[in-house]
Amino acid sequence: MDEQGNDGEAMFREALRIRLVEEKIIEIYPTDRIQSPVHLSIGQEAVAVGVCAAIRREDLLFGTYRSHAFYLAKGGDLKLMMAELYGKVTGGAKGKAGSMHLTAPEVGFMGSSAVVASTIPHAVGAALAAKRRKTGQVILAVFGDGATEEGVYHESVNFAALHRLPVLLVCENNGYAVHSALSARQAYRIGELTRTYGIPVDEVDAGHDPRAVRDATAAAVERIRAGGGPEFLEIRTCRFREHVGTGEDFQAGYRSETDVRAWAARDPLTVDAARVARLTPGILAEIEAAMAFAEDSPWPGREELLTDVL
Ligand SMILES: Cc1ncc(C[n+]2csc(CCOP(=O)(O)OP(=O)(O)O)c2C)c(N)n1
Repeated sequence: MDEQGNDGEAMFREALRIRLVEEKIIEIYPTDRIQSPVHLSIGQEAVAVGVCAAIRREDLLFGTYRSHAFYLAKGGDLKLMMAELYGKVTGGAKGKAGSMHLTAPEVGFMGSSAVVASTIPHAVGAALAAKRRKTGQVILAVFGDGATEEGVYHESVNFAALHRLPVLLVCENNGYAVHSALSARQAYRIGELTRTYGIPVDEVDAGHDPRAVRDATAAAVERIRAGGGPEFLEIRTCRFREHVGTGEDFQAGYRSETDVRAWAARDPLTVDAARVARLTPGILAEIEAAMAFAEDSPWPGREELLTDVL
């Protein structure tokens, strides 16, 4: 049972909401009204939903270019996100950031970036500030398996471990970086290597199950909030769509369609069709309103050209 006492209904609904938002993006993408590349989280929604169900609004989260799910699960405004994807001045970043650089600091979604691993040190810096100011916040850095190959990942983990910072490192391991499998890229196991920095490591295999993700996150967050220092959580998941864009990419030959279909067959959003049917109409009404807001919003004017840029 979850906090609503109804066996994960709130998390199921949020995962479905994220999926339906991205399915709407798929539908309209061919019209070119979305002015930005999109990296979809379809298949990975339960990770964002479970993680965000275990943290507080004032906890801060830093994401990646694949962040529609985390932006929404953390409480980011759907209308502002859609307007941002359209490049409209009413978007969260006035249309200048697009899908890959979503932010919603008002709900603790601090930012995302197209540069792999680049927000991890930002999260560690925020954790240093939270510790010094004794705010009681836990800071989360969310990144893919590929990000652990970047030097800055190791610099960040080392610094966080050395200074016992209140940061949870969340690796969304979908097994691929673009078209490269883990086995072709890494001579190490991510958790084992990270453990050598002296920080606790946990793994969730059932990344399709928001309750499993929430429970593992909640346990780590509780220890971190109590002053235990940084922790690392690896969550196995599956990206159903292509790396960037809205299609499937099985013809590219880098992964097995059977493996992806096996993940999809375990996905609660596939399995519980009755619940999906019951919840969908209410969610679609919200999505249509957000689309209408984006459609009807103005473009940025010339006066915006040199604002909010260095
Ligand atoms: C520093 C850097 N190197 C390379 C790229 C090109 N690139 C974009 S996404 C990506 C794959 C990253 O994979 P992963 O971290 O596992 O995240 P996923 O896309 O699977 O969510 C790469 C190599 C980049 N954007 N930034």
